[in-house]
Amino acid sequence: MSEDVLKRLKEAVVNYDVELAVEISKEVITTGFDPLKAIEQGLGEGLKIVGDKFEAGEVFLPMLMMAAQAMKESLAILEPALAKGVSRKVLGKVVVGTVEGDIHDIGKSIVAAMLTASGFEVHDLGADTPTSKFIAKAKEVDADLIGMSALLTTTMTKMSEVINALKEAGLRQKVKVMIGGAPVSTAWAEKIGADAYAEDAIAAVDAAKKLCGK
Ligand code: HCB
Repeated sequence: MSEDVLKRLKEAVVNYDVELAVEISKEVITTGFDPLKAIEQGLGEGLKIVGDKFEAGEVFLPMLMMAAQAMKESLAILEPALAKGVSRKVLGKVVVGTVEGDIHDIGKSIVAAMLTASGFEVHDLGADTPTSKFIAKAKEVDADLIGMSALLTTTMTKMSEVINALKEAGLRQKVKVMIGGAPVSTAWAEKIGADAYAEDAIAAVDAAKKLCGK
């Protein structure tokens, strides 16, 4: 197994072939190939291609959903391998979720898995998370950090709503905020007063470590 596996994973997603993507993912595990590379440079690249085709009107929603399904079923196989060999010392408590009105959860789940694998205690609220739920969970677990995800230009504004709610709850000094997702950027993070923007899961782990003082 070599870099060829990345090409095969990419093609399986581009061809909406859920079964094949799952089969190759199992191969990744048995051969000890880097699961993060398989996720980001194989499956993720395939999903990017389908997303671009969707934007250009070349494919329709059911196809996009099939491609996402191939990614999700493969992630279920690959994610546990990300968490291997982790030290049990908790680096910080992180609440993650995709903001309200937004059902995209693939990237958020990768970030959650990578944070867990790196030694953070992660509380994943899933997708379409109301602002009040972020605040309640942060209080409940005494969180150090909230990691929000948004994939739609119509939902990214929810991120500033969460930051304002943190301020109103008197938690903004204690709870740091990291954001990510296709439409957001460093400029958006600065505009809404988030502490960090992370473009991928590796950057998210780096940012989380810095923000939690590790
Ligand atoms: Co969706 N969709 N979609 N979609 N979708 C996007 C996001 C568009 C950009 C596609 C396009 O038009 N080019 C577009 C949004 C346009 C816009 O707002 N500007 C779009 C649209 C329009 C929609 C619908 C509205 C379509 C419709 O119904 N007509 C609908 C949304 C309904 C809703 O949410 N209310 C919809 C639905 C879907 C699905 C269900 C078919 C599927 C989602 C399945 C799921 O997540 N369970 C889907 C998908 C898969 C996509 C694309 C193709 C890929 C998203 C993805 O998973 N990427 C996406 C195209 C794109 O993003 N370019 C398209 C792979 C992951 C690994 O990348 O960026 O999410 P990521 O995460 C990275 C990174 O950003 C960072 O780390 C991750 C790992 O590296 N990160 C964080 C992410 N979150 C972080 C949080 C942190 O704190 C830190 C870092």
